[in-house]
Amino acid sequence: MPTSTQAVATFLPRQYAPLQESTSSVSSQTTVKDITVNLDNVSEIPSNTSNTNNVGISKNGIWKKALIGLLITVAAGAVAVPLALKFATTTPSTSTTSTTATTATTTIVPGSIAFWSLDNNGLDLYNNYNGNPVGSPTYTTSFLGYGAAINLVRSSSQYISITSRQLLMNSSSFTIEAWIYPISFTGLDYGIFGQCQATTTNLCLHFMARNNQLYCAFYFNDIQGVTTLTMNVWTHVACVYNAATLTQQVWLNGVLDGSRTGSSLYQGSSGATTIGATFNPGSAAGFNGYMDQVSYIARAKNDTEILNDATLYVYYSFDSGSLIDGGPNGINGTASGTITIITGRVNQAIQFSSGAYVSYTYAPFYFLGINNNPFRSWCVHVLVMSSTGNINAQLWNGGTVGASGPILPLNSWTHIGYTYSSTNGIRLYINGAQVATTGAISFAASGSPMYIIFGNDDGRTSYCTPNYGGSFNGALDEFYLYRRELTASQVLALANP
Ligand SMILES: [Ca+2]
Ligand SMILES: [Ca+2]
Repeated sequence: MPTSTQAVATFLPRQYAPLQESTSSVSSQTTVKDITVNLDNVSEIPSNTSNTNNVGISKNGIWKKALIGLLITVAAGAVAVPLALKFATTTPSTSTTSTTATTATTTIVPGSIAFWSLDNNGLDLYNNYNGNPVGSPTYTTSFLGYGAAINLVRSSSQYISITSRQLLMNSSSFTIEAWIYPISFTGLDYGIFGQCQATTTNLCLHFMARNNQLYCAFYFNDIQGVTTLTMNVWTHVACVYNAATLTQQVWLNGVLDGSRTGSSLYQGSSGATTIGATFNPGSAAGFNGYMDQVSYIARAKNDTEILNDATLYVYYSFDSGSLIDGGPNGINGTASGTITIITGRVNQAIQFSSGAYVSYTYAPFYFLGINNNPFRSWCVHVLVMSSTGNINAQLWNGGTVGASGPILPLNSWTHIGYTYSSTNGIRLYINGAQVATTGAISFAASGSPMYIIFGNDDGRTSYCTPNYGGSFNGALDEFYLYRRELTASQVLALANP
């Protein structure tokens, strides 16, 4: 559904516009304490199988929640805040260089970008390359928890066909990205994105899976990836082409999976552009499974951009009190209670008091729920203060596992980094320095998309593990959640924006 184009003009790498506005109240306030969390996720963690006696209860057994809440009381000194309407132009990320962002923003040309949310239709967010469904595909739940994803059945030749306007990719750099959920691939060609003027050299673009690996090709001028695609899991894929260097690349979950210098430019300038099918065999080679959030841009994205698109799951600057996601996925929060805007660590931050919190009206954290037996209720105080005031980083592996950090100082900003992998376990960082770790541990996820709560546990203290928590009095700024384990140097960079 085309929505807010204004977001497009302002910050390009975050172009995929949010779907809903958040709410927050504004008043004068105070500075206090900050919790900035880099919670890392874990789609590749091996499963732990014994989750039967997990903590948690819930109505109808379907409530699941991960919580980022802090129980600590902090005194506040009053500081009035000017309400500058400024979005996150200073991205305190390790790598999204402002140069890149600026260039992209200022050089955008109408028609040089497209985004298909596949939210129950084939429309382009920018209204240039609207597509029509062929073969009556159905739609399914998006991994983002809002909108929808398309459900394509290969044997029924279902795909999206874009004929409303010719997408001119010939002799140009481009980046195509998509989220795919492959089902029952057998090694055949499964089309992701195509445009085929003729089945001759350099006239037929086919980005697809072949032999269960990514394959991006112009026809006899092709790059194939090396990693076998995993079935039945949401996966980020990209084909990047640099016309100046003739470099062809395929990317899998933000990691380069194949690269070569091509023999010639892509030269096709006619033929339908297709999502979920390619026409390299002369007829449709369809996808089988789900696809979501497909994009095209007329330039070669760099490795940092692709990595962020694939693994930066949400980012909140909280500038001007905004709960709009500045990352690629448009996952916006919703405030409950009084959230106030204060001077932040970077621009503005939000402050919680009187039990206020930020949560979601849907379950957007697919990757936090991945793997393992589905068990029916699952609630963890992911970052929480113990009764002694120490900051604790927690996970669930059939029992509570965690790493305990120091007591945090009041009335000053503290950066908290939390990473996890099965190999390294939980690592807790304070101001960029590792202060605690569990060592290797497994993580038993819920098996269902998750929620997160910031600032409170919404009354679930006693049945969330560990059984302490409650409301946080203090402020929060610059929250990043990645679905990969950040390195120590990446955490350090985020701690020093
Ligand atoms: Ca969608
Ligand atoms: Ca901020």
